[in-house]
This record gives sequence, C-alpha cells and structure tokens, in this order.
Amino acid sequence: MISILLPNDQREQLDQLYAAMRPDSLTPLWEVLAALVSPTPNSPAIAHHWRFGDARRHLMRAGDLISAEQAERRVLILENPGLPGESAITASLYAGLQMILPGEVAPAHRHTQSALRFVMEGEGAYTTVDGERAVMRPFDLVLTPSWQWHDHGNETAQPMIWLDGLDIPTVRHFAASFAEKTDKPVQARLVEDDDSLSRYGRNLRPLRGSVADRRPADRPLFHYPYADWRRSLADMAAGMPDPHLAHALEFINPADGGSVLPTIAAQVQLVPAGTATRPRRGSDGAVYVVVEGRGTARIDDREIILLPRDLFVLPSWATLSLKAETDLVLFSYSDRAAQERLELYREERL
Ligand code: 1HN
Repeated sequence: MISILLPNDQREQLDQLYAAMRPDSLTPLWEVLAALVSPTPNSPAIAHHWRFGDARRHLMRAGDLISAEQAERRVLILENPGLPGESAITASLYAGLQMILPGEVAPAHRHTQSALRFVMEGEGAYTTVDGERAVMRPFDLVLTPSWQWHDHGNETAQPMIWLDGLDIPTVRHFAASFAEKTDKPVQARLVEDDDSLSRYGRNLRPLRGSVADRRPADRPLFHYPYADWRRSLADMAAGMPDPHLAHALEFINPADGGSVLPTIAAQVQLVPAGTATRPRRGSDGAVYVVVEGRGTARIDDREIILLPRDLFVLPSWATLSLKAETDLVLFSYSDRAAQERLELYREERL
C-alpha cells in the first residue's frame, strides 16, 4: 500500500485501472514498493527452539513406521513456525534431523543443493561422498557439496542421528534443482575411508596432476572431525574473548580460505562460564546446535534456556546475545556465505 492517503475519486479510478490491467498481467509497483524495498530486513522466519529429546522421540516412532530405504531419507524437517509448509527454517535454509538405524542404507543420489551434516547422536555410521567414506562421530561436520554422489549407511549396533543443513529454499528460489539416482544404492568404495582428511586435512595436498589428487581442486575436504575443532576452540579459549562472539572459529575450505559451501557458512563458538556476549545482529539467518553446556540465548525480547543438544533458529536481523552458565559450546550454520557472494551481508554490533 502507498502510505499517503489519496482522495476517494482518485483511489476509485486507480482501483478500476488495476482491475483493467489484471488480464494483461500488469500490476502497479507503487502499491508494493515500500514492502519490497524495506529499510531493514523483514524476515518471515521467527526465532524458535527445539528440544532434541522431543524431536528424537518422534524420530524413533518414525523408525518403527518407515525404513530408511522406503523413505529414501528418514528425516523430520525443522519447520519454522513463520514458514509453514515451506520446508524451511529460515528464508533461505533448510534443517532436518535424520536417523539411520543399524543395518540400514540411505541410497545414493546427487543433487544441486549443497548439504552439511552435524552429528547429534551415535558413532561409526558413514556417509560416502563420491566414492569416499567419512566415518562419523558425535559433533563431526561432514559436507556434501553440490552434485556429489552421496549415500549413508549404519553398520553399527546403535541408531545414528544427525542434523542436515541444506540450501533448499535458495535453490528453489533460483528454480535450479537437478537430481539423479542410480540403480546401485551403495556406492563402491574407491579409496580408503577418510582418505581426503589425511591428504588435505593438515595443510597438505597431493602434487597437482598426481593420481592421488582425486578430489576437486577447489573443494578437497569434506570431513571436519569434532576432536580437531574442539581442540582448536579450547586453545583459543585460553586467550581474550571477542565481546560479541566470545571465542568463535569458522570452518573453512582449505583451497581458498572461504566458506565450506558456496551458500552456507559454518562456525563454532565457546562462551566461557559466567560470561555473556554483547548483542549483535546480522542479515544472515542461522541455525544453532548446543554442543555442550548450559545458558540462555536472548533473541530480541525472547529468552531461550539452552541445554545440551538443543537447537534454535536466529532469523535475519534478530539481535542475539548469549549467556553461559557453564562453558557453552555452539555449532551454527547460516546463509552468510551466499549473502557475501551476492554483496548483501551486513552486521551490527550493539
Ligand atoms: C538429502 O539429500 C539428504 O542426503 C538429507 O541425507 C535431507 C533434504 C532435502 C533434499 C535432499 C541426505 C535432504 C536431502
């Protein structure tokens, strides 16, 4: 709506004009301009919080009712209450909790959507990405870049649950979804398990052009183990915290020092016991997982009590401050990577 009040007869004639142009698929910009180009972000997503135990109970029941093979992926979508039916946790991102039971296989497929997995429970199940298995432990980060074949399997005796983060709404926005399946549900193992982690995970790479250099040059690494990132975070926590972020580390692509995926950035944070971060907001929407500790997240005027393995979503331009009762360790992913590439990203430290 235009904000100025128009004389009645002008309004009436304009409404007649709109009705007359509708069959010609034309519509006036001046009625919608202020909503289209808002002075600050106007996210349809709202802050929301999920207890892992609640989601887990429903996931276990789903495990009784449908197999991973039948479902293709047995996942409960974390649906933002402000985006019902959209399979979205923020305007641009998707989140889901996936469970794979002992002996099950989630068959191989590939798609243009980029994905990350963050392990919530279980140990020893695997994801195979383009012929290489990553064996997953709690709080490991595993990537499935765009168009790489991936299947999951669980040869352990325990259920395995992880958080899936994908750029589904982003890809939908561009109408650029492509996907393929094969008749072979489990990919052949082309190399040793976690081959790329040993080759590229320590600031080394096979000489270019050698037969060992099999991962894509621009995206060689796809497994970021908990043991490694937690040690770096502990070392960093010996120093001075940033007032707004406490101790924060971004996962990077070693090929270029940039984000782990073109659309998604991922990070971990440690807020020391008894401290709080100063309020901060960014134009990215983010999904958080509590890895360890207890505290509270204040999002605008809401307060969320945080317990281990809780999940919450921070919408674009909502103000976050974190308070730690005990050392609070958080994992999060956001669309900052896409926004930076599109020259959209802004943040404000309050
Ligand atoms: C997908 O490929 C996986 O591979 C999980 O585990 C969730 C949600 C939407 C589209 C593709 C997976 C997904 C997905």
